[in-house]
Amino acid sequence: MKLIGSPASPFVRKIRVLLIEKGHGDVDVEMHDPWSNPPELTALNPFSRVPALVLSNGVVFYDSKLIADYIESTMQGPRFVPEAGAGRWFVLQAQAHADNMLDVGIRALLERRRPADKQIKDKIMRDELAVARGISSCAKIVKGLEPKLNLGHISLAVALGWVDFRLPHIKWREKQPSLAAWYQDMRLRPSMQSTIPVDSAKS
Ligand SMILES: N[C@@H](CCC(=O)N[C@@H](CS)C(=O)NCC(=O)O)C(=O)O
Repeated sequence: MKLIGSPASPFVRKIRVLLIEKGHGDVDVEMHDPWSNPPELTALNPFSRVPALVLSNGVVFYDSKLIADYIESTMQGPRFVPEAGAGRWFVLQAQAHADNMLDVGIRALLERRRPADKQIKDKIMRDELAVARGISSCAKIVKGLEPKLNLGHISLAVALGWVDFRLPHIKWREKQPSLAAWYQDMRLRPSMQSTIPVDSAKS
């Protein structure tokens, strides 16, 4: 099995943290810059997006939600998504919330990276306001999760880490002290420390 990723991608980081927490930190990770359409990646994922998971029989799965589901369903180790019950839906909703925050955040980042005279400021403002609203709901979402570490926690922590990394002008800690305290504990986990994003790819 091999994970295709990029050193900056929060969706890849979510999967790497999940693998480490589950006891599979030894899975190979091959890094590419998805934004440059490398043939090694487009041969596996025609959309040139990471993460992609290549199984030992050559089957490829992409989209981090599917990959997380595959890991949870087939790999040994503690569970990070409850099998059934309300807890399952809260965890998956937390993951969806975090992924949405990243989708709009990445859209804002890409717009910011266009030449200044071509940027559409309204678009940046709208998307960054959505990220800020998303962060405002995080504390409540964390409260609704069971305390045992799960994929919801991992997804939210990775999304907050990405905001700090790429949109640091969104200063959320002062308005969200309890979330900041929670995130500080998450941030210090070895799985998070060993996957800190590196500024070598666009997102
Ligand atoms: N919904 C996808 C999003 C993946 C995604 O947006 N990956 C970015 C890197 S953070 C990417 O590969 N972008 C390249 C592109 O869209 O061309 C997932 O959850 O895996």
